[in-house]
Amino acid sequence: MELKALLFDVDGTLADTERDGHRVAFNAAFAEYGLDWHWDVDLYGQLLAVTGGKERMHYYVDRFRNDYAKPDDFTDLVAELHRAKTRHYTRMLQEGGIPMRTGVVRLLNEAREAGLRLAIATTTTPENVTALLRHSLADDTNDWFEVIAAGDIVPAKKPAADIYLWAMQQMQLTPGACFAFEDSENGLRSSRGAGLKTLITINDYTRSHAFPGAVAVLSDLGEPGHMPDVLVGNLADQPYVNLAAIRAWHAAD
Ligand code: XBP
Ligand code: MG
Repeated sequence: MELKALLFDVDGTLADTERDGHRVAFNAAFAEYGLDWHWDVDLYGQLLAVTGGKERMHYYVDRFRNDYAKPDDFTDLVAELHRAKTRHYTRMLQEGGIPMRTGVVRLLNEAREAGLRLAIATTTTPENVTALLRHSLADDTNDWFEVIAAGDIVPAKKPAADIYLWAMQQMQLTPGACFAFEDSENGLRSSRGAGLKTLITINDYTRSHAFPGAVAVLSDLGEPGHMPDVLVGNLADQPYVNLAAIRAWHAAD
């Protein structure tokens, strides 16, 4: 089947947002509310097992803070903390930006020039995606991505397949016409669950994850003059991840 669309995860895939972005914003929200919660780099790696910021806070308290007496309105408090966290995160992006990962801008441009359709499928909050794209990619990125499937738009977050299925439904495309980009085990379970061929580019938080069924596992997308490290699979005879490689992976059985 002809390849028509590329579907991208955001956090960890388009940009390394978790360690120096989301984590820092969570801690700023906790401090703002006078809570003695602090998520260091290692702990945050464990908390990433749960996708979604609100879900992650619930998990943290249940798993690591038996000493914390939850108020009756704890769910509301978590929602409020999460709004504060989103405010801190989007402000951080506005002030400094977090760069796109190696090869991302080049590949997006190549896909646009070739007339491929582009979409986002992420568990993060929609404002976070818009802010990242605007400040780290280009002012007009709302025109780049035809669908931004994000956050609570589907109740079951990754590893459930729902967010990818929702994005494809909006585009009226079947999985056979699409190709996905992910960085994590939960992300891959989601995209594979939706029937999508998927390329993995790892990062520090995900290099030890298992990636069954990925077309390849790479250090990054690469650039002219910088070949990515290949951890699983091969580069389809290309020097870095370009549309020729993606078309080859997409066409393979
Ligand atoms: C990303 C997430 C998100 C972010 C935080 O996972 O799990 O929850 O960490 O964003 P993926 P929010 O890359 O698989 O989409 O606080 O807005 O949820
Ligand atoms: Mg991710």
